[in-house]
This record gives sequence, C-alpha cells and structure tokens, in this order.
Amino acid sequence: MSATIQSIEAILVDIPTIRPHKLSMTTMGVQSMVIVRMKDSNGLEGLGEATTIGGLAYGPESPESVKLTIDTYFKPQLIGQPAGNINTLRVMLNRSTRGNNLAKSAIETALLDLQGKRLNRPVSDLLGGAIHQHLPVLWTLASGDTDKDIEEALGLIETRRHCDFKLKIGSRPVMDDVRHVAAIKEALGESASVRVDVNQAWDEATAAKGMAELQAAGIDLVEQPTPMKDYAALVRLSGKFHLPILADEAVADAKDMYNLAASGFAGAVAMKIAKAGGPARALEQAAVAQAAGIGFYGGTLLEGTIGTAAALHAWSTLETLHWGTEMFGPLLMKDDIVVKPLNFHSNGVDLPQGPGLGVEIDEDKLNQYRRKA
Ligand code: MUC
Ligand code: MG
Repeated sequence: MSATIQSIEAILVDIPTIRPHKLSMTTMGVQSMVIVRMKDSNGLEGLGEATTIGGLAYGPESPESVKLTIDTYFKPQLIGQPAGNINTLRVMLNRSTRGNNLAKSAIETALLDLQGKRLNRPVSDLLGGAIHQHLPVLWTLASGDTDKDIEEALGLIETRRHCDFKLKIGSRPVMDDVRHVAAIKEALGESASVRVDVNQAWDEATAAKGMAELQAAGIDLVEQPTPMKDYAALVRLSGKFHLPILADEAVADAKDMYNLAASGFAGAVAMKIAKAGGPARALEQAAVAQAAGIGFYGGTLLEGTIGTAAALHAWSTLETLHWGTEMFGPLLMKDDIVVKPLNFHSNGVDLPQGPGLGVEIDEDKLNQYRRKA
C-alpha cells in the first residue's frame, strides 16, 4: 500500500546573520525560517522550508503566518492522504487556499523530499534530471557602508567564493546610491559582475535617472527598480536602456511571467521557489520565460540550507541560467541546522547528493535555534 502522510510539524527557527543585511525596506539581523517536518506511514521524513525577509517587510506572508497556515489549514487536509501524488495534493491546496505561496512552497518541498527518499532518487531526478552539478552563486553586498562592502568583496574574490556581486540600494537618494555603486564597481574592476537590487524603491523618473547613471558606471543588471505592480513602468524602462532589468517582486509565478512578457517586457526574471509556490511551480514559470525569450536567474528569499537545496535541485534542471544564481542564503547566517552544510567553492555551489534534497537535520542545532514559546 502506498504511504500516507502521518504527521506535519512546522517549526520556527531564528538564526542571527553574520552582519546586518541592509535592504531598501528593512535591515536584517536575524533570519527566521519555518522548517517543515513531514512524516509518512513508512517512517520516512520529508523536509521543507519557507523563509522571507524582515517579517512582513518584504511580502504579505511572514514566518509566523506561514506556520499558522500550515498548522491550521494545510495539516488537517494533508494528514491521511497518499503522500506520493504531489500533483493531486497541490490541486487540493490550491482549491482550498488562495495565495500563501511561501507556505505552499514549504509543503511541496517536503513532499518532493519524501518522494525522493521513498524512490531513492534526488529531487532533481523527480524534476526531470540535473543538467548541472555545480551552480554559480553571487554574493550580496549590503553592509550599508561602501568601504566595508569593497573589503568584503575583495576577500570573496581572493578565495574564489564569489566573483559576481549584487548591491542592495534604494534607501538613500539616488545619486548617493550611484556613487556607492560606482565606487564598488571601480574597486572590483572588469572581471567582477556588479548588479543592483532596488527592491521597488524608485518611481519611474528616478529609475530612468538611476539607470542612465548605472549604465554609464558599467553595472550589468538592475533588479526591480520600480513598484511590483507597475508593469507599464518596467516595460517602458526595459525599452529605454541597454542595461537589462531583472524582474523580481513583479513576477511570482507562471501567470505573472506571461502577463509581464505579453506587456512587452524584455529582460530577465528572478525565479524563487517561495514566490512560485514550490520548486516544480518555479519551473513552470521558467518554461513561460523561456518561451518569451526572458533570461533566467535563480533567486532566493535568503533561505537556509533546506530551502536553498530545494531551489538548487530545480535550477539544476535548466539548461541555461543566463544570470546565474544567488543561492547564498546559508552563508549569510552565523550557523546552520543541518548535519552537512552545502559545499560553496569555485564561485558556486555543488548540487547536494543523495536521495531527496540530500540534506539532514542536526537535531541539537535545531533545538538550539528553534523559537521557544
Ligand atoms: C531580493 O529581493 O532579491 C535576495 C538576495 C538578497 O540579498 O536579498 C534577496 C531578496
Ligand atoms: Mg530582489
């Protein structure tokens, strides 16, 4: 008889970051994750994760709301169901629950991990098979201080941990940001790719000015310069500059991707398993982007190792990641809750091996960092 879902636990975990991480909407000092532990009737366990940035600062779901959604709404529907048919379970959750893609992503990830362990295959095999075993990973410079960012980047280039950098801007006047970015680009030189993420902070006129300056400074990519719902501004800006735009908050899933592409957007998309509602859902979005000639980027909501591994399994199945990935989340945290951390080297990371996600919980670490009361 096929295995059924026996139990689901959603655990809040808080791990301090290695330094303050300053974005246009918040400064992070800790990363909070929801870890899902799903057990089946054969005694196997699937792991999932949902993460966001700064509580409710980044999007409409918080770690606490994800836990509530899973405990109150998903768990009663999922317990006792056959664990093997992930599509049926997805349809069930989508019929009962609008939105809440972060919570859905954690559940889809746990189901894929469970399925992989049951079949003794990695999650990438369940998604059609990995084309890449090592994926490029950039690093985000966001200390809030130009000199500190340069020092940090030079150290990472030296050790070949990263060669590409994304700078978080948008909280200061545009010309202050331009000076900060240009100074970093100048210090790092031609071999480092320098990109910026504005996280929606500019209106269209400010974005036009900022992009003209950034283009002149040799910046390679501008991520989400304008508000997420303002597709028209993103389309107009993408036609105005040869500096490409990376759509992030504007595009959660395949439907958003279709709508933005149909509006005439040319550029690239930051895919995130959390925004899409899971690794398989993110690959649906990739298919739409590919058909529209839009470049891929493997994005993160700064997930820990479980969520990062899930995304890596998905991105590994894509032939070309035009802009690489930013799957560095675990490196931004002071500690980890897994037995064997991911192997970051040679400006990238190895796809974890073994059945499922290829990640195992360290119970002592989980106990240390799980939220008490
Ligand atoms: C975002 O908006 O891209 C990804 C990397 C990082 O530093 O922040 C995230 C969120
Ligand atoms: Mg972004």
